[in-house]
Amino acid sequence: MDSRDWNKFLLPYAQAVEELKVKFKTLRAELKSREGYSPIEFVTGRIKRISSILDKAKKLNVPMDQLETGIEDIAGIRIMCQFEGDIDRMAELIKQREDMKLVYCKDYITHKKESGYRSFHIIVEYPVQTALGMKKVLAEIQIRTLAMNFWATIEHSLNYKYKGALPPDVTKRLSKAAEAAYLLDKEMSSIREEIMESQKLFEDKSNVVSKVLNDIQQLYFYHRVREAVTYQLRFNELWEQEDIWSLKQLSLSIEEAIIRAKRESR
Ligand code: 0O2
Ligand code: 0O2
Repeated sequence: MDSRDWNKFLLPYAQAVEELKVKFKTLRAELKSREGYSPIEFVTGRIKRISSILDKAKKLNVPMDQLETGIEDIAGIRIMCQFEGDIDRMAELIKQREDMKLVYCKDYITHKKESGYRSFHIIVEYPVQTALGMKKVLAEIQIRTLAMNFWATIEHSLNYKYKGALPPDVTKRLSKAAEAAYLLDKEMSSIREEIMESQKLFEDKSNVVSKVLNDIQQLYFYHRVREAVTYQLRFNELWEQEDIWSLKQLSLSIEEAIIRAKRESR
């Protein structure tokens, strides 16, 4: 293949990368606006260098006329997420899409690589509209957390520097760093769950407080002044103690008192 052929060969892959980057960046903005949170932190993409394509073809014994099917990551997209849980959500979102077809997945999170590498890869078939008509190309979408990306980026550049032959002590330290990145992901996920739980608790508390206060007002409306005052005093007490469970019980008692008051006022 001469250089002009390479340029033509890579054109649909470059187009696929550009289109996919725009699509995932748009999805990020849309989810932020609709749901207030996006599993996508940021998106990058690249087409594989010619030298890397040739190296991989040699390694995998792919004939030059079968590069399109034999090398799956000529077009590469990378989606970075904050939390591990976001990766599953992202994979689901990709599976549901109608503009790309899932070919298969490689789960290097459940089964991390020997190097310590963790990421979820999805190979998709993506149709690009070229001047010559529609062309389907393969693309690899790598989904990973920020911690996984940090580790992989450094490991990749060290491998590049040492041309794949890392000194044993560096390999050992990278393996320890991979474990630290794994623990960081677990810790961040548990902190996130705690924050979400405490937010829920806060919501619960503010809902029950406004319900109790509104219901006490209702009792005044039905001229149940003595009952209303008793409930108000009990509310003040529980509010001081921050006893949410008893506040919920109190709310149920006031609800029943309102039903009784309504019945008797007829
Ligand atoms: P190399 O070979 O690593 O030296 P944009 O603003 O979206 O147009 P952005 O955000 O500046 O572009 O980043 P870009 O160009 O998408 O990607 C930046 C770098 O991320 C690339 O560096 C790649 O190293 C890496 N990268 C991004 N996506 C992928 C991917 O899907 N697979 C792989 N293997 N690498 C990726 P270089 O300098 O282009 O390449
Ligand atoms: P680039 O363009 O330099 O990023 P193999 O290449 O045989 O190990 P395979 O089956 O071809 O693996 O595909 P796989 O395992 O899905 O890996 C493809 C890409 O995943 C790699 O692209 C890397 O981007 C990433 N990757 C896989 N293993 C590792 C690893 O141990 N460390 C790091 N940093 N990244 C990894 P390439 O081939 O490196 O191309």
